[in-house]
Amino acid sequence: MPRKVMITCAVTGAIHTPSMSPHLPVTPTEIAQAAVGAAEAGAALVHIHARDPETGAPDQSPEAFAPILGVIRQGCDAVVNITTGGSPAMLVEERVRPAQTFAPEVASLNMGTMNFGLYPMLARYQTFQHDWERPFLEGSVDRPFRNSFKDIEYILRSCAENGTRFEVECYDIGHLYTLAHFADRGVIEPPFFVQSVSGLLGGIGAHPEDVAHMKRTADRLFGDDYLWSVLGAGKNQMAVAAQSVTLGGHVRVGLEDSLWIAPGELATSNAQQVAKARGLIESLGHEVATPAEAREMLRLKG
Ligand code: KMH
Ligand code: ZN
Repeated sequence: MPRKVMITCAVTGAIHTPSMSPHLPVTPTEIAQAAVGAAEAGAALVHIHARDPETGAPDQSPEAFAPILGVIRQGCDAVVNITTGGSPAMLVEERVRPAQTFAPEVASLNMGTMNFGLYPMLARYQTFQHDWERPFLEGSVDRPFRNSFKDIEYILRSCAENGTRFEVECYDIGHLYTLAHFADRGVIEPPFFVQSVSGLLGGIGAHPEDVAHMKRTADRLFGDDYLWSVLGAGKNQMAVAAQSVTLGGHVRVGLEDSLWIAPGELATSNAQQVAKARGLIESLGHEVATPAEAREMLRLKG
């Protein structure tokens, strides 16, 4: 049965660094244009982080987001999803400020404290342009990504006041149970938009059995009350996207999650990954959802 499949594009994130790829968007113009290009290629939602234009370091100030959001709104109709994850180095009060300030239709919500790493990168990253990149390039970042129960509740309560709904990022089975806990307490309302994150060091793997186990567990906990999307980090990106579509889910791609378009080949843009995901979706007999269709499916405020 043909379905409408939502593509989310996460255009830059906070974990990849400029020295890893010349195609990673860094300046406000680059980030905004990448989001608009992703929307033109078929993304219904764009997930946004901001960076310092000089160094590429993550910047969670509302001032860093303002010019990006302005250009995106003028350039396309995609649903804007603002990160509340920021980077693991930031405190939750800082992380939530852009979502509080701009009251987006969607904000990310990370469902547990965890180690958060990329699988060891290739030795290709021998040089770096900025000091802050060094631990990321060396794979020696050793700081847990804190999302305590209080942090999660703080984000939920402070953003939901504005009518913002959540891309609930679940990196392991326990995070689904944490979502069920907050749902039971009525702190978050269905339909839940569950983003199943696979293949990060510290979270569940990207083996088809891992992805299927997340889906089965979410089906059991949430029944018809949720929409399921999956992202695969790094080399797992497209395989996991294909599995998600086959199992009835939605997909997330973008340079936040993977710098690659094929083994050993850097993606030259976010739009290139969106186009590839769109090809997968269409070749499996489905269609990409428009932003309006995504708004309806996720019951967004519009
Ligand atoms: N890089 C993703 C796996 C967030 O922005 O809230 C995590 C992420 C977190 O997207
Ligand atoms: Zn993110």
